[in-house]
Amino acid sequence: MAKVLLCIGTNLGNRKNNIERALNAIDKYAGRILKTTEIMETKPFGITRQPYFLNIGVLIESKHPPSLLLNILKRLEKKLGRYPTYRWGPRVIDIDILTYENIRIETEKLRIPHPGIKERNFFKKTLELTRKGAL
Ligand code: PH2
Ligand code: MG
Ligand code: MG
Repeated sequence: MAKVLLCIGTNLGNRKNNIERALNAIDKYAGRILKTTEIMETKPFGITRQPYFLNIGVLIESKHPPSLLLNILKRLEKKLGRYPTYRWGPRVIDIDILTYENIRIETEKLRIPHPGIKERNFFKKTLELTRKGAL
């Protein structure tokens, strides 16, 4: 089993409900949820003229290797109603992999650790889930 940190983001529709449905789907299909951060309301990063986000960090334990986990999460995003917009644009649901154990991956499809960690406070909050004796 691998410990994996995810971050969920949403800024369209019923954001609270989107998060709840994403948490259920993650627990069911991606890996058991061990811990979450509080739900954070955050200023849009990158493209600022869009609605505020709700973000939540999630620590899971997963049996799936990284690329399969990515595919599962993409499928869940679709199932939860995500439709294509543009880079950094508004979305119903986004489920990003921030870290996967201590693994580093640099492929076209997947970069772990997530390259945005340094500049996003809600990602840093998520990282704290593994710094408080959880691992
Ligand atoms: N995700 C983005 C772009 N900007 N801003 C906030 N506050 N939260 C996000 O999750 C977010 C963002 C692209 O994935
Ligand atoms: Mg993202
Ligand atoms: Mg994403």
